[in-house]
Amino acid sequence: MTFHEMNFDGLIGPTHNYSGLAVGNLASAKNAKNTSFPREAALQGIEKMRTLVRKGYKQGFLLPNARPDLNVLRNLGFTGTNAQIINKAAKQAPELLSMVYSASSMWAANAATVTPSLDSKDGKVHFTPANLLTTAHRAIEYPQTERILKAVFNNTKYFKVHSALYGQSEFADEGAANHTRLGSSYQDAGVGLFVYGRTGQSNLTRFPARQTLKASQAVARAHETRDALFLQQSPVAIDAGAFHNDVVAVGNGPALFFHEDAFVASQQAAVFAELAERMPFKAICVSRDDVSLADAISSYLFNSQLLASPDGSTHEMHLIAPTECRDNQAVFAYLERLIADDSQPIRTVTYVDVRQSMSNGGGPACLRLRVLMSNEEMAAINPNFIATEAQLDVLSGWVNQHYRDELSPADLADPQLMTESYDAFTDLEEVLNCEGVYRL
Ligand code: SUG
Repeated sequence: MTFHEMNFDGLIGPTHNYSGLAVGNLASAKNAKNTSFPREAALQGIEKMRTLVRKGYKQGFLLPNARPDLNVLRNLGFTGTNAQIINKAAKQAPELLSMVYSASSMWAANAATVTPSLDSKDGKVHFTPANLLTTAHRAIEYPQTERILKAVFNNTKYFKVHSALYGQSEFADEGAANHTRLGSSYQDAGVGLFVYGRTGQSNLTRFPARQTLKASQAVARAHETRDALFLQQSPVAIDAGAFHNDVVAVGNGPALFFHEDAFVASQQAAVFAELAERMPFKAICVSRDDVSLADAISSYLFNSQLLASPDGSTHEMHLIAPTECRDNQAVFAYLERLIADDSQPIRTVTYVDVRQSMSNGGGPACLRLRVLMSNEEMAAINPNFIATEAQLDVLSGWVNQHYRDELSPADLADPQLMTESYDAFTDLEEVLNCEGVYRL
């Protein structure tokens, strides 16, 4: 059996907009109320997938949540026809309208935490949808996300999709953005490195710490993880805008690429010693002197995808970085030095334009959920969700047919947008043959 990593990117939905909903996410705050470009956003995401497919990587995609989620508005007391609900919410509580219109499910790194079968005691691939309960607009994602994951990983012989964790602040969970699977290679059992921002209710940060230790432990338990390590995110990083660990660290195989300020230093030494016992662990630490924490966060250097070679070898690795890293002098100079240094495995950097997503704080790595699978497991996925070039053409055709060029937060008040969006999702179900995923 041969194991490979497959990246599943979140398709960017038709209501992509900038509503400034994510406290502690600097890009979301900075771009609040700006006009967004939904068609361009979705096409940028599709182009990123195409770039990986053309390089020979295995690529899949996840569907967006259908928006607006009127069930949530009904639950919050709005009544009447769909159009009446939109009109009332626009007048009485526009912030709730933004909440149910957010296209935030695009950031697939927050869809779920994944444990490959190599690392689970029962030999299944485990998924736990993230409850995302720190932010109201994201806490409504998991019911649809669970259905979407079940549509893609629909063979229960190989895949186990759990329910999201119990929705209480002590169990706040943001998924794979705070989890990294490390191992000697893709063919050997590895370790799940779970990174959390707080223990229990305590909160030492100005910005919310979105992941709790208890949530990470619960996911590791549910996934029957053979080997898990837990490491605390530095409060300094959270307060500088690293609302998820994947804003300051990315790992793959035996390599962890991270900023000096990513983790609580006293814990880092002990966890790294454990990792070094298990694998030829390669810590690639970027110092503050090389790249300040502020530059790391504004450029999203660590939200690059760190990929093995297309054949699955982790001896030579490749970064898929946002173009913002090329535009930042200090970061670009650092990356040039990095790839010239052959004492470490990262050999090339490819820059991709995902600016529409970046302006809401979502880089290349936010947009994807990684799943390490055997050939047999890969063959068991619903093939409609495999991103062949032909399937990507189908997706871009659908985007071109249904998406608006521009959207401003004020446009959410017009019930016509809801009609267009629902038409698009109904059509998508048909195109991908997955009736029942959306319950419009
Ligand atoms: O949860 N932004 C997302 C970005 C998520 C990025 N994902 C990872 N780092 N893995 C968030 O903060 C902004 C929505 C708005 O303001 O309209 C937002 O939800």
